Amino acid sequence: MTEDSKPRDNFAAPSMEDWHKAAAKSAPNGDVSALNWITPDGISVKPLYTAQDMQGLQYTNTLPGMEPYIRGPQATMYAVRPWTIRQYAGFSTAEESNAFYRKALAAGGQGVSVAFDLATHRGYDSDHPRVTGDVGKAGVAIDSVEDMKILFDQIPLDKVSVSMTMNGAVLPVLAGYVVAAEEQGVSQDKLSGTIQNDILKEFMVRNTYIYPPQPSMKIIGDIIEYTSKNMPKFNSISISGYHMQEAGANQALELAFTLADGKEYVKTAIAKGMDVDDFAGRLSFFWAIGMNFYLEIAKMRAARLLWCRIMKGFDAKKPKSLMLRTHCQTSGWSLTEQDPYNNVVRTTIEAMAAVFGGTQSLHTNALDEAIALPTEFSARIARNTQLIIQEETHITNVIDPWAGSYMMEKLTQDMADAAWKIIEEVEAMGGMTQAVDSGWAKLKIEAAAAEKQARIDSGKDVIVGVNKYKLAKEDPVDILEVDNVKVRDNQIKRLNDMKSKRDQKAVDAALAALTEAAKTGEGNLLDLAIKAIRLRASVGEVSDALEKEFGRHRADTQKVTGVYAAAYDSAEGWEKLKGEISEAAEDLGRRPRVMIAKLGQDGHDRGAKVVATAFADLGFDVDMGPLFQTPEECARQAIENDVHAVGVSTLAAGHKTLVPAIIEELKKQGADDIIVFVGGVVPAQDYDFLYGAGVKGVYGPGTPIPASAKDVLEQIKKATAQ
Ligand code: MLC
Ligand code: 5AD
Repeated sequence: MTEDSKPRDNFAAPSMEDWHKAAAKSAPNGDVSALNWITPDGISVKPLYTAQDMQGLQYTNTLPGMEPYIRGPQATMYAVRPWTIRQYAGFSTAEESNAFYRKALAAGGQGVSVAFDLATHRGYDSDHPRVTGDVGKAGVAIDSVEDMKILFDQIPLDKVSVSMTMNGAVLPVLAGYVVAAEEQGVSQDKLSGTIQNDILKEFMVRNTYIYPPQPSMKIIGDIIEYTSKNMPKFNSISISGYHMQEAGANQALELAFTLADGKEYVKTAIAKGMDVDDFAGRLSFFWAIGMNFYLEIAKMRAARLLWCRIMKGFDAKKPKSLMLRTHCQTSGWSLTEQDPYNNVVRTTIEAMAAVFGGTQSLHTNALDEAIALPTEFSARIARNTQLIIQEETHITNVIDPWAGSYMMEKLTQDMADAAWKIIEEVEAMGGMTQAVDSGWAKLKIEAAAAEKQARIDSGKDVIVGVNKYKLAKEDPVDILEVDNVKVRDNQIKRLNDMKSKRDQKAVDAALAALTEAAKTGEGNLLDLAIKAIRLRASVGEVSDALEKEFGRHRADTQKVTGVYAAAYDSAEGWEKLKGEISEAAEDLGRRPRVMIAKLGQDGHDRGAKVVATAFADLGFDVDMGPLFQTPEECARQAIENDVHAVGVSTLAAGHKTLVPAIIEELKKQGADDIIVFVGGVVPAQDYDFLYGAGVKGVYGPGTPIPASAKDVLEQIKKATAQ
């Protein structure tokens, strides 16, 4: 080395004061603190972190595979075994879904994850009159063990782990899986997988419950008990924050409510007399990973810290009881109908956050998320997104690579503190069951959702292709269509066939035993469900047997007020529209009245609630229909309440059956002056069909609420002027 090329580094140590001075030169109005970003969680994210931010942090020196597991549950993490590529899928019939799973496994998928249709979720067989629009639509239709056997045909259940997203009809579905495996020659102790079985979040956000909270918690206790004894490799629950974030919760709320739900399940099992270390190792978690990159990684690290703390509080001793293991899914909510190829990019960024956060299993959404269920093409890109990260990038070689980042360590602690504060608030209320029962938790999420929508509608939060950089013309994309009538006919045929061949007396006795156990509280409900399903009782029959005793849960339709208006940041257009609505009210002699309706078994009610809130804030008189209405019930309520318009919110693909049905019902009941509009996930290909059926407006994802409100107002004026 020559004298000249020798490093002569002797840089001056800078001071923070120097940096502040330098930064002030380019900061707006010379104010560096204006660069801080206050997240919806209330966490302040600064433009610069330094070693000073690490001072006082307690857990910056931990190791993976060891308490408190901030850096991951395994000592070697992905360096030895990357996360499981587990793509959630299911549609139409068991045959079609089975073919899809087998192809996906052959092409790099590593686990199965079953999406059931909404009829199955809610414990109705495919022949039930309430579910005509839902069978086979948002997932696969399963009525019995015969369907289950087809679903898993040629998928070795002793080797491939299976996740089933089921919460309402959890007993007959889990029983169907166990019996299908048994008839495949695989005993219960060999089964590995996960059942979602997380009912508390259903009452808050996802809404595929069947029974009221108390008996639902009894079912969960029984499942934890049964699986811990007989299915040691099976995760008894997937405690889910995913749906909370999808419904609008910020990360701190998602984290806090989910861990608080977890505490509730632990308490339930302990109250049944179980030792915490006998079941806690098979509790698993499930997060949504949205576009808030740094915070999502911090959330996952904080989650492991807090769960370890919580489980120590229960006196858990085994490492497996203390470590939080999780599945993640990229955010469906963050994806757009507009310019949909952008969704590949969004999903990639989210997948990277899940991986940096140390997930055990991952689903990456397909680019057509906001339009329909994935096609084979879009599912391939989604799966390949993970394969590319696993096999091309070398990201997997390093464990928890963000550790030691000034920012990440500080955000991890900030997120943990923010969530812990909420957990303490919940605790003070008496725990999550109380927080859910009172409606407090649901309203808290809905308020966050309304705020977020208002920020987007007023352009404060940017979504490329939606409220900025919009395309003048959108090209249609190919979508997956399910012929709902064909699926239903096929299901009913198989169901009737099974019923005609079974020992009816034995089935009746098994179902009676279930009703009796529900009444007395004696016996394990999963054990009894397995016995009934083995004898060929159907999913609907097992559900009914329990409903006889437990009843069906009906949610109320509280909504938040004033939140949207307060967060909508474009006062001018807002006030003008409010003025027009109050003028219309003068002309009509009353405020324009709209009913926001949810038809069929589609329980995704965030959109409906946000629209209802915003319309009310604008000056409409708003009625909110209960969940799960039939078109006939909806028409009756609309007429009784003398509304001008019914707005159907649809997110589960039932629109082509249910929307013409509501228009027909209104006509039948003598009220064809009530106009119908539709909002939600509707493929462009279906717009003309809906207009042809008599719909006056269709508002897809990304429509600013004031725009749809204005349109509805004009339609009402037009209809009432005649
Ligand atoms: C892993 N293992 C290792 C290791 N990494 N062992 C040594 N060294 C390492 N580095 C071991 C694990 O301990 C485990 O064995 C085995 O390998 C499998 O790894 P895992 O990490 O447990 O992965 P997996 O089996 O995939 O389980 C992940 C999970 C589980 C625990 C999160 O609950 C799961 O798969 N959940 C998926 C839930 C899901 O798909 N939900 C979809 C929801 S969709 P052992 O023996 O310790 O078990 C939805 C949408 C909607 O809800 O609303 O409809
Ligand atoms: N197949 C594939 N993905 C599905 N999702 C819901 N149902 C299905 C299905 N049948 C995904 C979507 C949705 C999230 C809840 O799960 O991404 O937003």
